[in-house]
Amino acid sequence: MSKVLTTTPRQDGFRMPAEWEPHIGCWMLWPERSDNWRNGAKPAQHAFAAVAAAIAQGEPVTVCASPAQYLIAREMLDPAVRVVEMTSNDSWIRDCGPTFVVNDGGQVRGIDWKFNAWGGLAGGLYFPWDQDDLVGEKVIELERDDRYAPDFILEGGSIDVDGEGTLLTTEECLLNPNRNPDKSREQIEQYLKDYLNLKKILWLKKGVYLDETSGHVDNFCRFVAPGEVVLTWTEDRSDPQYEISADALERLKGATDAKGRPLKIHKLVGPKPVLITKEEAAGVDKVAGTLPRESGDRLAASYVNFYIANKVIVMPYFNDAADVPVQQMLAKLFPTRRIIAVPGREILLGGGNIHCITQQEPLGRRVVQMAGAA
Ligand code: KQY
Repeated sequence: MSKVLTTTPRQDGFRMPAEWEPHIGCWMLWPERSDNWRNGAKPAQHAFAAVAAAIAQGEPVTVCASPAQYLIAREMLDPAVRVVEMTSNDSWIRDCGPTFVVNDGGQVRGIDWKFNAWGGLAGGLYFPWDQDDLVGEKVIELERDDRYAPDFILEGGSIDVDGEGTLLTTEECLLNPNRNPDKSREQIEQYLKDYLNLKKILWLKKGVYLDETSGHVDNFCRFVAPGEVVLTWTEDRSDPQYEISADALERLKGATDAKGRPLKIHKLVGPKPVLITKEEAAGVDKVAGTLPRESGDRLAASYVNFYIANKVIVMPYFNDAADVPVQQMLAKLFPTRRIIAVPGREILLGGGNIHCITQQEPLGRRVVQMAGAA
């Protein structure tokens, strides 16, 4: 069993690294629930398999699948991808999985946050979430890492760090009373600072329009380098997204990071509004307690929801005129990585995108402890 630590990463000299720092690999969960994924989750499984294969070109990938889905996942996934059996309620490991922290000696530890399916019984997206809440602990134990277990609800998609002491988040999510209702803004900041070893928190007001996660920052605004962020943007002033992005732009323009640097802000113009079709909505089972999918509903489509692997960036495309310009912009922002665009629509139909279904594990410098070794 991995040791449960009662100290904080900050006390122990551990910090959350930026996503562009070296990874030992990437973790994913296999989708199967038919009340979130249409047509028995088969189109989503193909989309997840494409994401896993793309990331595997840049670093090792592990996909966790339920006992019922193990053989199917093994058959559909690239042979380079490792498949392990693990039960979960759905497949959003960014949010229910661990956050890894490292120290200067290259040791890695895991943070096992509490998870309540984006709001619990006060607006959460499904019930129950008990198996999702165990994913962090299970992954950390598989990696034989020591574990911090704060009494704090946090989804990995609600935060983004530069690895140098700065964190981006949104008030819409972290101050939502359905996450940590007994904690003030100051107490929430203190948890983030203590567990991720931060000096500065940059608060944006909201995330992408109609994002069902209550505005996760990983779909809206992310660090791409120290002192540089990408921000979901639209030039259409009649789009409700305009006001949200413009507010974020003003806040970011007036901000400096933990090292006192002003931020360079790259606008990433989103695709035209993506709406659920009648056929897509009809393919999702309606189950009490799960957020329904209705024909005509607008989805929170954003190119910011990409994954930074060691050698590649895996970004979603939406068959939109902006796909290629965004790919070109990411190529400029990440000159040492190849940009792989994969279809984003099926994952988006489930409520998120590539970043939401992945979780990086930092490389660190692993010390293998062998029983009986001198
Ligand atoms: O991180 C995410 N975007 C997760 C969304 C969960 C959607 C469940 N329907």
